[in-house]
Amino acid sequence: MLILSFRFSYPLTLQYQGTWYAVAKKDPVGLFLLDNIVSNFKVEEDGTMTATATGRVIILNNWEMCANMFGTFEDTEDPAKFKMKYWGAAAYLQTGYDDHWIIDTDYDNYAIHYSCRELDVDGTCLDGYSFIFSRYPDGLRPDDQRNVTEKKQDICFLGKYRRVAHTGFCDTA
Ligand code: FEN
Repeated sequence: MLILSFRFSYPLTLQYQGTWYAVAKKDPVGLFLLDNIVSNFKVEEDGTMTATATGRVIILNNWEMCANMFGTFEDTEDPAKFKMKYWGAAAYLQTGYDDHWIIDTDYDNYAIHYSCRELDVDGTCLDGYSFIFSRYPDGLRPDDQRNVTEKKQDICFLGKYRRVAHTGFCDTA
């Protein structure tokens, strides 16, 4: 059984703005971002939320690149659940339209993101991806770590995460 709890209050998106470093991720089936994943959220003048994400990818012939991705968000009736349209700066990058749920965040330190693309009959997620974001590139504070582990269990992804390395590969001066 999948029970998700949210503790959101207005204005969610304003406080959520700015830089988030992916410290761990659970990959979906298929192409994705490898590591050095940093995202930046912004509330536009018309009130809509947009975001960018960069991350290392390896394209044909083992060519290492930084993928620059863009996303726009549509509200749903749940303030923590969005639909995200995304695309890449380069034509070879995938585009998509995914759920973008924020399972939990304290805005200042950590955020747990979740997107399920395919549900199993028992309500668990067959294919999806998830990011653990931190405001700090070095990782989560011990206090947040405990909470994050609990939430990973709630979304049935416990044990499926990998650390996201930050080596400076996608940093631009
Ligand atoms: C998210 C939050 C901030 C905004 C955005 C986010 C999601 C990004 C996604 C990226 C997918 C990238 C892919 C890359 C790709 C949630 C961080 C936008 C969902 C799918 C390759 C790899 C190899 C190749 C071609 C393309 O297409 N990678 O040969």
